[in-house]
Amino acid sequence: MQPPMQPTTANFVPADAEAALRATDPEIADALAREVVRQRNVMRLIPSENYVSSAVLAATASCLTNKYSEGYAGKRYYQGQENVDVVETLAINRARALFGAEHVNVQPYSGSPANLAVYYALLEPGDTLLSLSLPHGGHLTHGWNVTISGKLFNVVQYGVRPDTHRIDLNEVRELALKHRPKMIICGASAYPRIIDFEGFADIAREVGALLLADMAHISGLVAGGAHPSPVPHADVVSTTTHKTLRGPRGGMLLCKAQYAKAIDRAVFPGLQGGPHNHTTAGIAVSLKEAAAPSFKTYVHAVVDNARVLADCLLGHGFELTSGGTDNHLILIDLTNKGTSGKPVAAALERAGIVCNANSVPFDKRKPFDPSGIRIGTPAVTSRGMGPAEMKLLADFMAEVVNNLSDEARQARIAADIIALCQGFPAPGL
Ligand code: DSN
Repeated sequence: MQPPMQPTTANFVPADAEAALRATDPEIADALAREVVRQRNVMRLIPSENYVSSAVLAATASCLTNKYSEGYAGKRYYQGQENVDVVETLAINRARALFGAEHVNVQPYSGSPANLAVYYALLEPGDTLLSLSLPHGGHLTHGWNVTISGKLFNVVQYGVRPDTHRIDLNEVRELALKHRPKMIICGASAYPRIIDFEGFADIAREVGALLLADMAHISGLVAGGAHPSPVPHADVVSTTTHKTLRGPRGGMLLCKAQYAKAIDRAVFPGLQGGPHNHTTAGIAVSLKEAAAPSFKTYVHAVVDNARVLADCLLGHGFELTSGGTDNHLILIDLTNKGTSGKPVAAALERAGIVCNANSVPFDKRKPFDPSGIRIGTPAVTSRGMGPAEMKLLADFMAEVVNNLSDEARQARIAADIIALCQGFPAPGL
């Protein structure tokens, strides 16, 4: 690899960038400006979303979008890589240090391609996969029947217990012993409790299966010590970079050294062409931020806020899947309120509170019209909101749900939310 060029003060985000965009494409400029206002003025509770810092935004909006870099640092198929190699190597080294991983690949375009790369690297079509089912909090790419993973593999799924809504490792073990999967997947996108990665690893070892831990939702919590890490236990760990980790939209794979070659080959040239270097730069910056002591404080505040919000919602008579939360996420079953996810999500949005309708375990309704909503605290905590605001938020949510058709009331709450948000400026905006 060539040594990096000398530091320079050349602008990498042009000072006139916004004016240039407005002059070239006012329709897109208007949509972006309106989105800034929306992100400033609403309570963003979708648990997979966050606010990146100005530094991450700057790196992501940089000239690296101009560059092709197929290959890996020091072994590229194009010339002109001296700065890209620096960026990608920094990202890799920071991720290895932050998570204690033996090998890291920062090129997956996002979480779904990252998971596909793991399957491509380590499985053959027809192999058996054991994973958490989507309606019980799992992810589409963990073998759900409409996805390529569901079509290529023989998928067996575990669920959560009907009484506790928690993953039952006894059930996982029984299914593993019966079906002898080639790979067990743990990790979720709608599971509010701690995942026992060590327990999964014990089962995988017992049945000779590979263990993939998808920590997309919780990678920030893992980085900051607010959730146990899967890295010492799993053969491969996949993650997105834009959820609790608070980076740009992207993906990463962390694995044991013995799988490094297979994983790298599966990402490139197996599934992808040139990496998105501007995203890699943003990931590198976010990993540096995640290693700072303030990030630890942030992720613990995310969990504390979720607990307070959950307690206040219980106080308002909401039913929560598993009765509460250990992480950043809360799943509300609206059945006892005589309503369901879609109308509530729409009413909350009119009131300035943005979440998503979501299935709850053992849902009797259809996935597109489910019984619940899913909320989370990563974004509001990035704004500096704390327990007092969580209590207010729960009060607002209860008022909306108890008066679903009262749009005047929702408009009044939306105005109160704007006033509240003004006291907590959104990072990067
Ligand atoms: N779409 C993401 C989420 O919202 O959880 C998972 O990929």
